[in-house]
Amino acid sequence: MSVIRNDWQRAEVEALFALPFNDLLFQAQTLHRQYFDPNEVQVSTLLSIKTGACPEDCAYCPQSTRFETGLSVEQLMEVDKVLTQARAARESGATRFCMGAAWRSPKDRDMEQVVAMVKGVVELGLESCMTLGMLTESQAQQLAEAGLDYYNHNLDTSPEYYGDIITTRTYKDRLDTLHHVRESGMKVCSGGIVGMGETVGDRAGLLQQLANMPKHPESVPINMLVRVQGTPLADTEDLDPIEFIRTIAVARIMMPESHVRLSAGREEMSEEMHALAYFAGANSIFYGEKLLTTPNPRANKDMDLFGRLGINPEQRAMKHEDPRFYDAAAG
Ligand code: SAM
Ligand code: DTB
Ligand code: SF4
Repeated sequence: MSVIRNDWQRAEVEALFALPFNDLLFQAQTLHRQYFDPNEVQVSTLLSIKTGACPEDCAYCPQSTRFETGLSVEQLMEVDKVLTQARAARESGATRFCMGAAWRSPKDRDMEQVVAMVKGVVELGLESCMTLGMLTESQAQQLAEAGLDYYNHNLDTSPEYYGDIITTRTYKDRLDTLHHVRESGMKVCSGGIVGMGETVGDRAGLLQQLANMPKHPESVPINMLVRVQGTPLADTEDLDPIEFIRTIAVARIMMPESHVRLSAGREEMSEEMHALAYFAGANSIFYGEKLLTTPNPRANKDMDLFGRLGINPEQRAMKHEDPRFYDAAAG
């Protein structure tokens, strides 16, 4: 049986979660080194290009206008300011620059500015990623034409638990946007959040949805809920760190060719937990002292741990090494 599968049954995924921890990690690490250099981690930097005042009601999110989180609202940033930040990210060693906006979906009148940001980031030689909410087919095409490499759009949790977390859009809305992104030719970045009070069955359900897409997302962010005062999930109980590591390992086994990103929540994770997550197959992080609105470990802390673990930041593949460009050259 091929290890690249799109036909996972829920019971099989739950059985992976139930493996003895050492068996699970051994399986994940074995697959990981068949597909990746086990001592390389890809490094992305995040920037919030439009902050707060979002009309959606995502129960985890400090940027929803429905919750009092004390966040200061900021309009869509000017292109030059975004590019100044992108240059700084490149100087500190990031290979991908991710721009996030607190929108339900972009307005067509915003597209020109957003497209200019993408073009500028691409010109700097960085990989580009955006997360702007739901996209129409035509918006996805505009971003792809501007050169956007990745679009991030998370499924967040299982279809069953989704309605407990968000009521202002459906699971199908999310899948439709992911379909438009895939069809436009951009790479897909899609994952979810754990630690929102979901069951292990919900974590299995999320990974099942991601892995059963016709093509696996190239990038799978696994976020640990950042509990922000004022949001409905502020007082959610701690998730057992072992369960978090299991989620990384199961994602690695189900999507062996994908980068699995250890995303939000790292500020609360020990160095030992980071090391276990890398062993379980996480091979990407957000780097820099801020995520979108909440703190992230400082870059020098991450680099210090990389040094002690013998991990190297992944270098960006040069364009001539990217099969898309061979294909283009071959006509
Ligand atoms: N508004 C767009 C959307 O929701 O698709 C893009 C920005 S939104 C902030 C991007 C992602 O951040 C969400 O899908 C969610 O997975 C993650 N996120 C937001 N708040 C979080 C939190 N408190 N803890 C962990 N992840 C969070
Ligand atoms: C993703 O999966 N995690 C990032 C990114 N995609 C855009 C966002 C994390 C946000 C954490 C809460 C905050 O800083 O506002
Ligand atoms: Fe808005 Fe995105 Fe936050 Fe949901 S996750 S409230 S859509 S910014």
